Amino acid sequence: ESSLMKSKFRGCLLGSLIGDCLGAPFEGDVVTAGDKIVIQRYFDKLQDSTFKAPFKQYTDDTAMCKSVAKFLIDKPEPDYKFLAKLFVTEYFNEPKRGYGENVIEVFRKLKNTKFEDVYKPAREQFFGSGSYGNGGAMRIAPVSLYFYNQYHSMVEVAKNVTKITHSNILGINGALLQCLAVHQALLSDPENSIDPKKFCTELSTKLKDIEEVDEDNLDNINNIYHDKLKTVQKLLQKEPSDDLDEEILENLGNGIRAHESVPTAIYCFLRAQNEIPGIETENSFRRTIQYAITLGGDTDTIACMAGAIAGAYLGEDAINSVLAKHCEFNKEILEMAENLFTARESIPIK
Ligand code: R7I
Ligand code: MG
Ligand code: MG
Ligand code: MG
Repeated sequence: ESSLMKSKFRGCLLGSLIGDCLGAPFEGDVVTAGDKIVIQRYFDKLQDSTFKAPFKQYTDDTAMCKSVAKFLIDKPEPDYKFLAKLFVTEYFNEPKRGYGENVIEVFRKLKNTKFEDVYKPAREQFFGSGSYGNGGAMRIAPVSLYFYNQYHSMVEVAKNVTKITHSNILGINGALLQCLAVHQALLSDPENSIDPKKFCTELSTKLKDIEEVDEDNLDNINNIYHDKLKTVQKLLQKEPSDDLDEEILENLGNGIRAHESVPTAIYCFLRAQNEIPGIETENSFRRTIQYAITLGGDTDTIACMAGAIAGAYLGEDAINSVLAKHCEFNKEILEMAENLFTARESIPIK
């Protein structure tokens, strides 16, 4: 049992890395029917063991995920100042990792204020409304893993980890939804198939219980994720067609905003449990990230989040190792997963 869990830890972080690295070259693209063939060939080539190419580089998604994992591994009691420092150091060491345009202001302010209040710079973003970018969600997976049998700690830590850069309700709840999705996949037996309806309704019920709520509920903001999860279920029941792709983009989105990418990543994971026209592979992990990339838009992040969910469900063995070896940091991310698994043993009992 514990060897399956370890494999799931490794699969989750490796899945997240592969989605980021393989999705990054397509970030911001509008994908057309012809591109889908190009993406199919791209994956076929990367899985061919004779094909040599430079590493596909990771982006901010993985850079920040590394910091979250280190914070969990090194500090048995959560130390958010330590995490803020890791984010900032990582950014200033390698600023060209494709960070969000506004989050870098948070890093500058954290540094200039000597990390006095680690939540203040994030609260000041966008004239005080905070960021609803998907930067909180893209890096949350290590929290789902580390606290997998300590639900309340998982939720509390997920919120605080997110608030260092994202204080908008949509940014926080998006990170919570991704955290829950990874957690639920982790606790699902890969020998049993996923019931998409059950997967979504359970997510919605759990999110209701833990989410941040806006008193004014302007634009029905409190219902956005719950409505999207209903849409995910509805879209999964439809027959594939070109119109379906349009509908997915229109109703779920493929953007940099958390509410336009987290439900989309969940949809990609669930959709890839079955065959998808135009995606030729027997492997549902590959199908998940390949499909996420064919949706275009914020491809690195949607593939990263979908890859984390798929990897947490399937475990490492389901991931093609030839594909994985094309990603920068593939060895190190597995070491990180291993350390995260071991570090759990030192969690103080509450
Ligand atoms: O959320 P964040 O860390 O960005 C992550 C994304 C991922 O796709 C990465 O791969 C990387 O490419 O960036 O960074 P932020 O700068 O907080 O948010 C990203 C973008 O979302 C911002 O630059 C804005 O364009 C948009 N955004 C908002 N726009 C208007 N009002 C986020 N919040 C708001 C807002 O409140
Ligand atoms: Mg990125
Ligand atoms: Mg970018
Ligand atoms: Mg991105």
